[in-house]
Amino acid sequence: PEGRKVVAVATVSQYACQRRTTTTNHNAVFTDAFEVLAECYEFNQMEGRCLAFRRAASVLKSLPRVLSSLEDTHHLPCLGDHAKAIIDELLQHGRAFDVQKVLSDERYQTLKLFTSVFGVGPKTAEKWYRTGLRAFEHILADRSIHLNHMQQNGFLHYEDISRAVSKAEARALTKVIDEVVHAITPDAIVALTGGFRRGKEFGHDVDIIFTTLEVGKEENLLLDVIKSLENQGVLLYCDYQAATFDTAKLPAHSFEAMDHFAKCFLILRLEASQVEGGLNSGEEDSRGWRAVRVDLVSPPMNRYAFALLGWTGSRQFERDMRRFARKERRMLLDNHGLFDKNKKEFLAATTEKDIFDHLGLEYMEPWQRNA
Ligand code: DCP
Ligand code: MG
Repeated sequence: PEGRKVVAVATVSQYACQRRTTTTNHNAVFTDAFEVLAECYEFNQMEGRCLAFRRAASVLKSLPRVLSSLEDTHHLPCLGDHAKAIIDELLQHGRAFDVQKVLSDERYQTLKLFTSVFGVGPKTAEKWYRTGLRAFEHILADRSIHLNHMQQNGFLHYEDISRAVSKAEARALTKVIDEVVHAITPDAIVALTGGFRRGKEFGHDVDIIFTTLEVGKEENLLLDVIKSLENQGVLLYCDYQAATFDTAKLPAHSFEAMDHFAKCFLILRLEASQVEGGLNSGEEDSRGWRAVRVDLVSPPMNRYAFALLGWTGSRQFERDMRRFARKERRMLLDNHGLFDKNKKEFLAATTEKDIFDHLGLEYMEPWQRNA
């Protein structure tokens, strides 16, 4: 208005919640390499470096085109010297020494294999590795190893649940859950969340959120749903976690902390006949069914928007939205709510858009949150 010229500079935010990131990744060559390094640092409990490479990967995922030279990275945030050196190597030689070293490292390979089992985290994998175990046969043959119920089922259904879940399979399972939920509570809300809500074609599990309009009834609803699935004969495994919800509590500072809603981690049996186009089976599978990992979460209605936002992900998107809230707005966000430290009060939300509005962020559709 005062006649000043505004020069448009295409800036990329350091926060994933200010970058629109679809499922199309033009820079997979680089982000795959970064994710290998991030995982390696995670196995070595170097959280800082791990997060640095996850952030760097996330920035590159948001770009509209492939990086073609190191100059292309100059205006980008979150890329340290190590990340830039890797990009340079990949541009010049098509591979990076540090990444090749990790990929051929026995410890990395073994921890990667062991943590691919449902119920086995980095700590357990590390413990097994240290006792000299290198393959599943070693673990299953070792009498001194006690597998918990989750791990037993992880091995039992390993082939099925390590195979990707297709969108058609996720839809079929959502239909199953939707019918079960509505048979119990006609006024319930059911939504497919996680990666499939973000538009992904494949996922490692199916994440479904539901609630009932009556606050306080949601936990019993989840228990009734589990019972019904069991009666239908589709419940192969169930780890139920009761709500530990305290409305007076402030949102958690740490993202990694699990939320307090009633939830369950399941393995369900999915019939081929229920899936449009059939199951995502490798070879012709004569069984006509497969096992699928399904997570169900049932928050109270007045927390639904926060839970939906939190369970839609991506993890990096959620991390950065929380970091943005804390650093830029003096607010605390988690799966349960949003606390304004300036006003010292909780801010209510009935939709995800309300939460973006409270934070002064432009709304991002789920399919733009693939950070
Ligand atoms: N989430 C959470 N608390 C948990 C588990 C998950 O807040 N205890 C959130 C973070 C994730 C989202 O839910 O972004 C879904 O978790 P997944 O691990 O299933 O991740 P995605 O669905 O994004 O990926 P995938 O396709 O591998 O399933
Ligand atoms: Mg998922």
